[in-house]
Amino acid sequence: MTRRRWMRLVLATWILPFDFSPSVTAQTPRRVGFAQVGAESDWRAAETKSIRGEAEKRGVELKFSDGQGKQENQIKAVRSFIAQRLDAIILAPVVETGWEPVLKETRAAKIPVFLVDRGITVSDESLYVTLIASDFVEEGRMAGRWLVEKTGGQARIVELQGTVGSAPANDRKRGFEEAIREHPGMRIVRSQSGDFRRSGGKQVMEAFIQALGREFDAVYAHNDDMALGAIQALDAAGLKPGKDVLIISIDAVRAAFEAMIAGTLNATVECNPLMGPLLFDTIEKHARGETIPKKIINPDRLFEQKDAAEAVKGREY
Ligand code: GZL
Repeated sequence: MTRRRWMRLVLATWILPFDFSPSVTAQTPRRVGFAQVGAESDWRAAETKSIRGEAEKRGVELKFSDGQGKQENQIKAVRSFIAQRLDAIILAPVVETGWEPVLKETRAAKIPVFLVDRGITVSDESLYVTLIASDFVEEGRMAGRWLVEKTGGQARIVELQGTVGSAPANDRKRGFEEAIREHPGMRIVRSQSGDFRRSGGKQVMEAFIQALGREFDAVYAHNDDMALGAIQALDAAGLKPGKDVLIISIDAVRAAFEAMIAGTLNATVECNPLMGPLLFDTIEKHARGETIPKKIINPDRLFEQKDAAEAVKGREY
């Protein structure tokens, strides 16, 4: 075989098959860890599905860990990702505090960390690349403004809070209180955590009914799963959710649209869980050395009963 033919053969066999285009380079993270909060709500299931589905679509090997709602499990998972020398780490932090030590370990290991869905409080924001999330304070304001308008500024409100110490629970409470502050007739008469779970919403609502009888007018739930649990408790107590008692919640999962169509839920503020495509675009941009903003906000909107039947068509979750 002539030298020329031999070179052509090598080129065709060993070189041309490699794609050196900018999107697929040595830096493109191929092995990524995802420390998820748990599986506490329909919203969480939709977020997990979106991220796992996008990783599969992009040929990324995703190491998934379900934190079962416990920070210590998430920290263990991050340490395991470090030990496996993964290319990048995705973290949905169950609570806001307690992350500095393990994030100093990821920084020492030179593994970039991308926060999704919930923020953290750290003294040094360089410990993570970015946070992709909704603006929970604004979600709380939207819920509060809606309830002020629907009640003419007069309501005794019971509040179902999300997971204690989590950014969405802290911020949704803050935003709602900000929106009702100028209306003295809007009073939160009971407030307790149902941990973002349907069972939690039901149990806490049962306790509220036990304590208050009929002496309340509205329910503000930090997520749809707790609102749906509260609806079960109200029904069982012979009250008419959505009629005797107005209910506003957050997430806009499919079951919430079904409840609005049934007339038992009055409104819900969307909090988009479909983070997968934007998240992996961001991870790849970072790998190419592009500047990434510290926070990337997903836009939200409010849905009411009148919107539900049309809006639910074609929704992914
Ligand atoms: C919001 C997310 C919250 C949802 C709940 O980004 O962290 O946690 O609102 C979920 O449904 O459990």
